[in-house]
Amino acid sequence: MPEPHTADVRPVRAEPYEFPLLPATTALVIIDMQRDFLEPGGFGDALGNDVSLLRAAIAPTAAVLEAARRAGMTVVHTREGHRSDLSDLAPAKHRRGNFATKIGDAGPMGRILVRGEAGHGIIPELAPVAGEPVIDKPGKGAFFATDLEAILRGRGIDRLIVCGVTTEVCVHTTVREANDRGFDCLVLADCTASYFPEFHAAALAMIRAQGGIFGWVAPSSALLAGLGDG
Ligand code: C5J
Repeated sequence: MPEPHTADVRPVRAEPYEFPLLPATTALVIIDMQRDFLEPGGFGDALGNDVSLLRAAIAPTAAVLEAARRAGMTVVHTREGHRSDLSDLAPAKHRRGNFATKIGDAGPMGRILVRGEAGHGIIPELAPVAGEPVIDKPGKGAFFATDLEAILRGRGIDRLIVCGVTTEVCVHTTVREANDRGFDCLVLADCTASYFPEFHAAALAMIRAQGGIFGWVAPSSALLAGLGDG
């Protein structure tokens, strides 16, 4: 792929410094915006969390998704979950937490964190459209045991805009994996969320610290302005 002309770069106001957005080689990656994490009766709820805390990320992410589609950017969605026979569920992950309701158990939205169940689905506000890859991942990171890297490389993608939940778990793990694979990541602060506001703040601080050791952080308004949508 030829090196892009610098005139195509749209600088996005970010921390620790401007993120060089190049829509043709940038993918919007939306992590795990599933009913299991955002709605009562799912996995997040079973772990004892207040799932309403994640809902603030929905509207800004929907605006970014619309802008990314208009700009012709690659859009990728991920879902955390497991095969119905749980053969891809590590025993350690299954045991972890010692909660009464575990992965694979029946809940109000079907079996918890199992592919094909209602709770596993992406919330309707952010539903994928035809042509947008949906990555089913058994772990926290979107690169672990998935074909995400092959899909991104095949499209010539070298930078990612990252949204989704939760900031310090699946978003952070994915950003770390992406960083080690040579992708530049911009994490949108208001398009990510956590059950723990203090973890959200710390996770974003870790990404942008030390000159952007894992990447960049910006509000969605800065990305929309960069895309000419602000
Ligand atoms: C968690 C995720 N928190 N998507 N998953 O278990 O962050």
